[in-house]
Amino acid sequence: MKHIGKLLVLALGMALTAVTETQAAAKPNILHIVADDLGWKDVGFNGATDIKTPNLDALASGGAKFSQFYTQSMCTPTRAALMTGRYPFRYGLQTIVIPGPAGYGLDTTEHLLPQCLKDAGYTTAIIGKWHLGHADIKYWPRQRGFDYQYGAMIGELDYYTHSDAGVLDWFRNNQPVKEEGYTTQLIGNDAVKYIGEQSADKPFYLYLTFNAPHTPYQAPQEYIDRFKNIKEPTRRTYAGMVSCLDDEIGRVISALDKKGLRENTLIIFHSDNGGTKNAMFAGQMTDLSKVVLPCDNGPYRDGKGSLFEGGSRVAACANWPGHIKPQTVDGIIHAVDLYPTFAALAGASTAKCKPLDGVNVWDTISKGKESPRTELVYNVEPFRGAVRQGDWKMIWRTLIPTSVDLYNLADDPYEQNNVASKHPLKIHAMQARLNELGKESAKPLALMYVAKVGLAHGKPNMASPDGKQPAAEPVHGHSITDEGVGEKDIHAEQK
Ligand SMILES: [Ca+2]
Repeated sequence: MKHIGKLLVLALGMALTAVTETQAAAKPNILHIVADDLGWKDVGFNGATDIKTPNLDALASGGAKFSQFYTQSMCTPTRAALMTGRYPFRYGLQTIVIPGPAGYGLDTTEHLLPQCLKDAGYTTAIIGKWHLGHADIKYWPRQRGFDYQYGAMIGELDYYTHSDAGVLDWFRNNQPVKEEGYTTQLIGNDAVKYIGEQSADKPFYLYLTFNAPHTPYQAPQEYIDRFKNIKEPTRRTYAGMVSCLDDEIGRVISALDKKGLRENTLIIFHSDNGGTKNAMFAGQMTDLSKVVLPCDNGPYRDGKGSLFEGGSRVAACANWPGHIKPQTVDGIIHAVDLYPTFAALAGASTAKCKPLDGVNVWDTISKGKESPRTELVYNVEPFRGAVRQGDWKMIWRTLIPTSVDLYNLADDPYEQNNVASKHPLKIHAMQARLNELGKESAKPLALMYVAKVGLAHGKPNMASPDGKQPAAEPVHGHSITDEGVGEKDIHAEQK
């Protein structure tokens, strides 16, 4: 009897442990780390030899290293995809980024990831860069589901003055912050502090979005000095920026360890787009006559802003001891997939979302199973689009003169051999698909803004925290996108 009693206690104990573990696993903390304009090959785990990233390499070797992790090809569209689980062409953020002087932002009728996770009991924080609307406070992250906010509202800022064209872009909980320091280290410090304040009782979602290594190319001298072996000066500074980023990520992971939260925290890391290869997408703070663009996307063609692989196939890995099998994962994952994947892990409902483009890819991330994703839309813009179905990828430039590229990415991942002329039926079908998506598209707000104002650079139209922000630019006026682009407009006129 005594023996049976012991067994019962043991069984009960095991059952309780199992329940506790299930509950803990059901609501993991999510540490979502985003780098900015990082080249695919500028991390050790993808083969960088001159830049050292030991902390990221350890995450990758102890977890899933992704060979086909896709984003959009620029900041705003990727961040919008992450926050909505929906492609940015659906709400007008598919073209370039939100320019500093512009007034628009991410459609406030979208139900964002932090809102979804909050409903499931999470505490939510953004530490770093937002870039989904800055000119009206209604677009700011605290108004969109983040309990805590620290960092920049726009995209490109000076690493030391934290300003863009003389306008301060550095805030904590919507209040402007003037402080000394290098943004990468300030962001790291804040994340360490934030983690120190968390407890095992309430799960957190920390969206840790470094602005490094985006332009302007600036790094602390001690970091530049680490790379005396790199002769090209911009590459040397860039290496220092990436090295500092890696150190700060290491500090954040140590903070998790110290707090005893590491075992129940999913860490996912990725860049928001490929490294910059084209001066047109290098931002406004760098004198390009004096700079050799330093990013390396390895064998992938082109970079930021492009529909070729170098624009959107990014350095990425995920790590969660005991839950993610250490291996290279080849399944296709897109930024939109993280929303439903995180929601499923958190036990959160996506019922308030508009129809998601993302799919739950947890079994691909954790076990390396085949991805449920069979199609990937790189983008749909009035002047170009690209789609991948299985291994086939088509890029269609629709402005006259039109052109079309077709690649089989299994045979030709570096897009060297355009086989469009050999596959007219495939082209026809994929163009029909892009046209169909074009009909579902919202007009690009950036195009309408740029067409109206004529330029995208200038003084930022920053909201004031008291809500007395400058009047937002009306974005629904006439624009070049009304000029017979999209059958929707033509049909509307005929009615
Ligand atoms: Ca970026």
